[in-house]
Amino acid sequence: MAYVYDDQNIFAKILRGEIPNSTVLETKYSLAFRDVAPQAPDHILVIPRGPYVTFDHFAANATDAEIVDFTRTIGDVCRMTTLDPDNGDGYRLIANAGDHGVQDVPHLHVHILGGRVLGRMLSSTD
Ligand code: DGP
Repeated sequence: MAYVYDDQNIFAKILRGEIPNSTVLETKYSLAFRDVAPQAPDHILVIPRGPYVTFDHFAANATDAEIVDFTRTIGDVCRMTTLDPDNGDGYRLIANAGDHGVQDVPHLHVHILGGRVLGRMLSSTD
């Protein structure tokens, strides 16, 4: 089944400037902004500007330029916020997809979390 992108999702509205956001970094193909409901002292979302639903959708359909830009933006945000273990204490990246991944917003986003010890990767089966 092919992915169908819903252009009324909340991140599409953020990209169109219809909803404000706390921008951390903007590039040609990507946008990084603070999560509205942070689950750690640092909680930043990185999204591609293109209409991709999940990571696998993006990886299969995005241009090389989009993929390079998105990957570099995630790394740049980690360094800008000194979460990178080279300068700081580390971070976790999460990209939820679909029902089992408990994805709420159907536009690819990578969560960057840090600023405290985050515990084990999965804490329950809920
Ligand atoms: P996920 O469950 O992986 O789809 O996470 C969606 C995240 O998006 C969640 O951590 C809260 C965040 N979020 C939802 N609506 C908004 C919004 O309007 N602005 C911002 N900055 N974040 C939002």
